[in-house]
Amino acid sequence: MALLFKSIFDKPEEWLRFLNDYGANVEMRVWPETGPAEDIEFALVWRPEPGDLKRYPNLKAIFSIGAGVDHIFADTDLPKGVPVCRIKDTDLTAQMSEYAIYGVLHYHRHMADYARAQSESAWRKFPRGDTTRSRVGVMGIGEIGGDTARKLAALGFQVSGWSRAPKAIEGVECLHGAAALPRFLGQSQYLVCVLPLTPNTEGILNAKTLAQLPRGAFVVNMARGRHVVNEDLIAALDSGHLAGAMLDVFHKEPLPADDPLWKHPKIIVTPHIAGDLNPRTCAMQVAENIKRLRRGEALLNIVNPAEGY
Ligand code: OXD
Repeated sequence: MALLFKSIFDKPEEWLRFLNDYGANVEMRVWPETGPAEDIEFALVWRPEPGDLKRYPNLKAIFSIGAGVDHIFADTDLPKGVPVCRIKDTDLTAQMSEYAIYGVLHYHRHMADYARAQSESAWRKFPRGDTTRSRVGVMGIGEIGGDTARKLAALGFQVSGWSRAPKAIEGVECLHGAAALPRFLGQSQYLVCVLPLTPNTEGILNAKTLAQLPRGAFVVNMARGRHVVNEDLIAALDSGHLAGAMLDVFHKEPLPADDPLWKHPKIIVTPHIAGDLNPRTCAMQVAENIKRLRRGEALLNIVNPAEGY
């Protein structure tokens, strides 16, 4: 029995080495050279081909090569009853928090303004923002967003978190549900999006919600491109309602060279690097799940298909 591997971004040989170091004892088949479909027992995938996973009659689990699972649920023809597991990794979480903190501090400390001033050899000072009176709103306060919120609070920012269901994080004002969204947005001078992408969150940052942010707010999106309606974001930046946006994720990746986001003066584009999954740390939980399946035990980090995270 074998593990199917499919990702154009990750190195199968590296994953195989770490999986077997952690005792998974698997043979790997790299898509599309999968051999007989009956051999495939596990799938370790990033953006599987739609309709492909249902071809394997003995598939017991699908493992996401990522914290997000939207790339798996985009396949509307997944095999029924096969659990989908995500990655929860402290290294990945720390990287994502670092990105958000960098984005907030970049804007909070006027770094783009200073770069512009330097290009004009101008000794120009910008009014210092008062950290303890500045509020960051973190949309999505699960594993990653919760860590981001805690770390921003530790830096002295006022921090609010917003999620679908109620949550509690010490030092963070936790709001939840659609009714609380306008209040959450209305007080978020810096907005960090780390929501999972589901039918409920797709396009959540649109003309209406962006207009609810305070004038001069900044947006950091390190979740998925499809959370944002790009035309609405550009309009909010062009009108001066928003002051800047740092985007790591896009509707189409790589971001096409002619996309207006690249050249917009108030947008920072990074190529989906907020969190770079490390097989050395992540293979351990995949190996653990493979061993659990063999022992007939419950799996770790299973995603609720109804919620999509
Ligand atoms: C992930 C990602 O889902 O890197 O882990 O986007």
